[in-house]
Amino acid sequence: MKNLKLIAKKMVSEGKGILAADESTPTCTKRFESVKVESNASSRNRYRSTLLTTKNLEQYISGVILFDETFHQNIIGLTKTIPSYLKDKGVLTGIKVDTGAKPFAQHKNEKITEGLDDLRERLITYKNKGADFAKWRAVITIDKEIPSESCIYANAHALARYASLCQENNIVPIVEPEVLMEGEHGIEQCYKVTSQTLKIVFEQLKLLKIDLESMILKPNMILPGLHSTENPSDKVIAEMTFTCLKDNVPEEVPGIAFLSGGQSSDLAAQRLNTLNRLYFNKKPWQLTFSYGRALQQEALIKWANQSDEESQNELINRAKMNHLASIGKL
Ligand code: 5MM
Repeated sequence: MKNLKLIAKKMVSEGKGILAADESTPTCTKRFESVKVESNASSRNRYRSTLLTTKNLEQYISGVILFDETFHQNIIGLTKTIPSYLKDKGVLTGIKVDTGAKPFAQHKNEKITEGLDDLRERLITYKNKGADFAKWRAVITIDKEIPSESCIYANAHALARYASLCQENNIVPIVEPEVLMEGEHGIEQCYKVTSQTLKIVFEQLKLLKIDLESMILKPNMILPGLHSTENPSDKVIAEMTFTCLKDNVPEEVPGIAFLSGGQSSDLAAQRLNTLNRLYFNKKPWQLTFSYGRALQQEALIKWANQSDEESQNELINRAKMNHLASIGKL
């Protein structure tokens, strides 16, 4: 496990975060539709090649999470695969290995993430082809009567089984239990559900003897629902997020890399900054970013409407802002 601990530490090394570019084909197609670009294997390859060839990206980005299609593609114009291109840049390669959140049987409006079947074999192949870490995302929805305890347990158990298979195959697992922002709930409800979820996730991780020093947690921040009327300050968000994590995340975990979850790029960076400004010297783990939308949104628009260069400028600008936020100096 020595190597895994080192990789986990490198993923969250001071001042760096992770770029989530692992949108599945349907999600990527949705993003492309929003900027009126046709989504096919070649356009997705062009877009991701633009992102990944951004000059100096490695100064702020420790690793990139890829979707299976991208993992096997080359950078446009080069003969090397994307994982080997990243390796040459000193950037770690991650791979999304869940196969998506599906309806949870007999639980209306709840989801269970699937992908455990043949996961061992897939991990062996990914490892042989250059994967350093993996990611699995569970989604928990807040509504009138949900989440149910059964949905949280089932997802937490799947996360633990995934993490165990990753560590068996020398891959660092990113454990992502996302309490969704969709809904009218207030910040207190998000706090309550996230606390309960993290508690059960770590119970299950311990039950399956996961080495906590060889994993990264990717949670949501504590926020009101997208359709809530509440408007808490960044300070309140940071305080509630930190308290929730402090109470539920063991100190052995080297790093917590937040998802952005639908916050604007500016807010996601500002809130990470507030967290680090308030707690930089008090926290046992690194607090950094593993954003998808909050790193890519503006870069995607420029890629679709202007040029590769403009797109790369946007990406490096966002990466730098979040680098500063991860050390509380934005
Ligand atoms: C980049 O999107 C990832 C894959 O999502 P789908 O399975 O829905 O295609 C997603 O898991 C992402 O890594 C996290 O949700 C964090 O992304 P955001 O955009 O919330 O920072």
